[in-house]
Amino acid sequence: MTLIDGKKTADDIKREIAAEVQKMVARGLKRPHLAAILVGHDGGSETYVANKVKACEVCGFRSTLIRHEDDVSEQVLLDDIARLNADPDVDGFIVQLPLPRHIDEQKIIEAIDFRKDVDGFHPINVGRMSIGLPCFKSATPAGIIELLARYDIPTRGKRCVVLGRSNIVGKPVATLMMQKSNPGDATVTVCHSATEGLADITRQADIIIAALGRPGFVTADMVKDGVTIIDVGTTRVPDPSRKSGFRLSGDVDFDNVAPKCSFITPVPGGVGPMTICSLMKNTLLAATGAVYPR
Ligand code: L34
Repeated sequence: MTLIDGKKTADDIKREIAAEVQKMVARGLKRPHLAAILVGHDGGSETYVANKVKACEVCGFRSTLIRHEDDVSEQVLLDDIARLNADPDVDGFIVQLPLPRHIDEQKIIEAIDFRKDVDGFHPINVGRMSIGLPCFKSATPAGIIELLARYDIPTRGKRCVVLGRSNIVGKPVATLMMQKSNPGDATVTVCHSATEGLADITRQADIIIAALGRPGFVTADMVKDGVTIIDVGTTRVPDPSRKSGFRLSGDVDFDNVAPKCSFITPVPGGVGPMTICSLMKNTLLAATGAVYPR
């Protein structure tokens, strides 16, 4: 069993990006600039956005964090977005999800100029990705593909089962895994809450990508020997023995499943850090005009 070290891989990639930025600055170009809008005080969102700001520092990017309270109006967010769309100094920006219920998430996503949508959530980027055109690929799926590539995990012709059909992970990662590319070229099955005979399907999988947000959902009896598992779940589970009062739990019953695996990602330290480093990569691409020339 090989443990896939997402933290180390992400650190390697951030170093590569920092070297790139150093060259840009030496040539007199400006530093890439990422902005983020964070609404409210959700513990997970706070941590993830703080990690994104930290990653910007490591990569030599400029970062701007715009914060609002939970009761912020949709219009105020739309005004922020219009300002960031128009600001030539900002190369890319994100609105951290989830948003409070009174705000229409889709409307917010579609207000972002797709050329600055470094999350890859805008329908133009989603659509372009699905037909294999240059675009900003959404960060978690791109990070998963990067891990499979850097660990030389064979995907061509393999059976890949994706658990979950969210717009930000399940659907796009299924799209990338079936694309004619390496990694890719897999035979992909997407399972969700209405799937019948789920365990019979997962038992046939060479690769399982679990993105349900249901702690410990994938158990040892659901997987075959030699499977590769990518665990996208990061659910905060109450744990009085920890100082924080919680621990992070993946979608996989790691202790019992790991012995059967060829490769498996841990939680934390697996996909999470890769999500952030894909965002850094997209921001660099935005700054250099490599995807959408300016
Ligand atoms: N707009 N919203 C927008 N873009 C995104 O790409 C995200 N996502 C998801 C939630 N909402 C978003 C993230 O940033 C999930 N996500 C994310 C980012 C980072 C980490 C996990 C999820 C991460 O750093 N995880 C660490 C542990 C962090 C901790 O201690 O809680 C890990 O090692 O898994």
